[in-house]
This record gives sequence, C-alpha cells and structure tokens, in this order.
Amino acid sequence: MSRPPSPSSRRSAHRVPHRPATARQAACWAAGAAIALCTACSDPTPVAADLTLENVGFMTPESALHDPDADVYLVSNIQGDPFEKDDNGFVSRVSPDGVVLELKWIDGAKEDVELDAPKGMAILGDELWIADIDQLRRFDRKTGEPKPSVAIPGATFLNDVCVAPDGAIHVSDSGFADGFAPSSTDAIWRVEIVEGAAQVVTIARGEEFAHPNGLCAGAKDLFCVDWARGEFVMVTPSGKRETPLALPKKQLDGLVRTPAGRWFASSWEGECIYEISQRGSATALFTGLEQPADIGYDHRRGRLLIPLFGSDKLLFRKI
Ligand SMILES: [Ca+2]
Ligand SMILES: [Ca+2]
Ligand SMILES: [Ca+2]
Repeated sequence: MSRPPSPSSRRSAHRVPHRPATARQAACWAAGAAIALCTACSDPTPVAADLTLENVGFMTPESALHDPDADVYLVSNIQGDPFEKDDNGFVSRVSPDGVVLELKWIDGAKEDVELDAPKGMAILGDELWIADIDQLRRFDRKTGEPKPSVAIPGATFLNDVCVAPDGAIHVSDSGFADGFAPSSTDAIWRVEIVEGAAQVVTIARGEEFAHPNGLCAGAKDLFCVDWARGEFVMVTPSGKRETPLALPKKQLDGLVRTPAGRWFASSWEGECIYEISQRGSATALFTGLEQPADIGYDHRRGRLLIPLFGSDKLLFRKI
C-alpha cells in the first residue's frame, strides 16, 4: 500500500533549484516585507507593502490615486463637511514608501484655487480631474496648476470619476443633499472636451441607481458600486443597470479593477474591502476598516491604497 509522499519528498520532486535566502532577505521576509527590485544588492529587496499613514495631516481623505508617470499617490482631502463650499479642500502627494511629499500640493486656501470637498479623482492625459460637490475641477497633472472647472448642472454630491477608453470622463452623482438626505439627483454623467468646450450629458439617471458611488470603465460598459443597495452593477451605454450583484454588506464606496482583471470594492458597512471573483462571489479582505472610502491601486507594487475617511489615515495593502 503506497503512502502519499511526505511534504519533504514532494518538495524535492520540484526541479526548481532552491537558493537559500540571504540573511538580509530572511530578515525582510520575516518582517513581512514585499519583494521588489533592488538596485543596491541585485537581490530582491523589501519595500514595505503594508503601511499605515496616520497623524500626517490628512483631513477627511476620500480618495487615493496612483499617478504612475510621477510614481506618486494623490490623496483628496475634504476637510470639513462634504457638502460645504468652504474652499479648504486639498490634495496631498505621497511617495510609495509612505512619505508625505507635499500635504497641500493643491490647496483650496490659495487665492487662485477653488476646491471645497474633493472626492474621486482621475487622470486624463496631462490633467487631473476631481469631483467636487457640483463641479469637476481640473488641474495640471504635473504642477497642480488650476484649469477651468466643468459645472455639472443640478448635481448635489459628485463622488467618483473615471476615464472611459474613448477618453470621456464619467462622474457619479450620489444624490445626497445636506446631512445625507436623498436629493433624487442620482446619476452618472459623461463629460467630453470638444474643441475646448465641455459637453456634459447624463448617461444614467434615477433613484434605482441607489446613490451611485465608485465607478470603473470597461471597454464598452461602465461598472458601478452603490451605497444604498450594496450592489455591483454594469451600466450600459444606454444607461441600463444590468447584472446587479449584491455584495454581503452595503455602503459601497471605491471600485478598482486591476489590469489582471481582479475587482475590489470598499464597504463602510462591511468595514472591509471585498474582492469580487469572476463568478460573482465576494471575499472580505482587510476586515475591521473604519469608513474605507475611494480606494486606488498601484499596479507597479500590487497594492491597494485605502483612505480611512473618518480617522484621517491612508493604508497601503498588498493584494
Ligand atoms: Ca472642505
Ligand atoms: Ca481658494
Ligand atoms: Ca467615493
């Protein structure tokens, strides 16, 4: 009667040569660090994958975005009431190793900058676009210099921004009025700059969108997570909600799709990040997160960027 091979004999059957870790590597791995290219020693070297930035000056951070060209993280800070036009919002620049390079890189307090309650952000060419109550603010991606903003008529709570493959900006209006009362303006808007002028249209509208929040553009359709139903839905170009998938908990905020096709959504009620499989199952990751808002993704390092809205923190978590 044959016995299953022991773990050691199974291992020895592999033909991959085993190279012992250097003492430095071993120490790094033991510390739970991730492996990235190292210029100093030609061996993999650790970049701390999981970091928590706190007490660094964030004020109600809503969204985090990786600018892969500059290789920096941008963090939008509402500071104060998310409904109030107080012109004190700001955007921070943070290095991937967790250093705040410039806390108020874009600063509403400056005379020439208007920024009230910045939320979702997206990069389109040389511009950074930011959702801000009823305006899409535009800035130079490299310098942070302000450009003319685009008003979204009737919007009450612009929330997430994404860029479609055809270069159109999409922005969700979560349909909240002061104090988070429903304003019934729930919508997804599409904005194109044509010959210097903004063309603004709604592609989806109605309370069945259930306070739409996180957006992500696919090749043809748009994907959205909502606050009130806790659903991940596809939105067709004609504005229909299709294939809704209810996640275990509601109050969904950020939505990320990695280039490899993995989907992640943050949930305030679930206090976690859900990974949504292609088969439609949801797995809770990084549980115990308080108010995880609009998540970003650093493809280079394979990490999620998770702002914690109420506690002014930013987490980096390897996935
Ligand atoms: Ca503010
Ligand atoms: Ca100002
Ligand atoms: Ca959001």
